[in-house]
Amino acid sequence: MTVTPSPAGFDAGRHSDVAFARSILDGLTAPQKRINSKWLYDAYGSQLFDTITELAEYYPTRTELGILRQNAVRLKEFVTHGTALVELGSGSSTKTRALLNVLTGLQSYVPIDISADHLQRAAQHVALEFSDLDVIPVVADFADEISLPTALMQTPKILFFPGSTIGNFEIEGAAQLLGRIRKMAKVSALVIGVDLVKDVDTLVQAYNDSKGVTAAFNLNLLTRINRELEADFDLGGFKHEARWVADHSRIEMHLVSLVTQDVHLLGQVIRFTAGETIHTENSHKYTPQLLERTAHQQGWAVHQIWTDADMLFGVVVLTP
Ligand code: AVJ
Repeated sequence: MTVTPSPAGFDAGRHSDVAFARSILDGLTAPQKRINSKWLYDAYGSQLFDTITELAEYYPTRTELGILRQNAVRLKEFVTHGTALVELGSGSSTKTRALLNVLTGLQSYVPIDISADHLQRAAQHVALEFSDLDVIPVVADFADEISLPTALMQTPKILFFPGSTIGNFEIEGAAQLLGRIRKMAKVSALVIGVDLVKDVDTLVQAYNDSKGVTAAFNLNLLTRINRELEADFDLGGFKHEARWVADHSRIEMHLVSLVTQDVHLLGQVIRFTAGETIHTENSHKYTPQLLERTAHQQGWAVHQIWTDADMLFGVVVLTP
């Protein structure tokens, strides 16, 4: 087993407390209050997200896993000597195993995630299971920039971006991200998972589960802010809401203030009227056409598109 800790300087994307404070304060003083969805993933939030992925209503994870299990061998053509599998937003690395099981020639696995503790644990597990593999975890927010250890720059790479994480970005931001990955050296393929447009009930239920796990995941943002920024959010004063916004082809998560109330944080007073919301997440849903168009605009060729029988989810293989 080898887990190579990221060399100093390669946790540059790791957020500082100051960055968190600034981001929250900026968002909560805007006309439409907002919190960037990347802050959902503290230790407890990452755990809640893993629970979400197993919920009956949350179809994306199990659907994507099925698609990957069925098609992973088709990626063999991209594995040459020394190839690294680089994963953006690796979380618990569950889907990665579907690839690692069949892509036996891989030299290394580079999981990149914003949640440091969760990342370390997941990396250890993968390293134990796949003893021939060099596992090189990188703590980073790839929304800022994708900074790989220098040794990996000239290594042939398969980039893996599953989970419809790209759905968190506005369409324009997603395009920019695809453009930045396109400019990386030695990328043989980009494998990207996107949730597809479908009937509204299925979409809304996936973000409004009957057990209330998604609600807890959303509300945990306030717990985190209370803890890390010494704020006094009253958890009972807010409720979770998920809505389909057709104009933007996305599910939005909000926290709705149930009453008129003041919240204090970092010496500031944040006022809420009853019914006012904090916008906490966008989850964009794609058509295969929109993803294809965006990829082409950023200089990618669409090599393959994989989906499930019900067309719930898509995995797209792009080549430079
Ligand atoms: C991890 C961003 C893909 O948008 O479906 C799940 C996050 N939020 N339930 C998604 C999420 C609420 C998830 N992504």
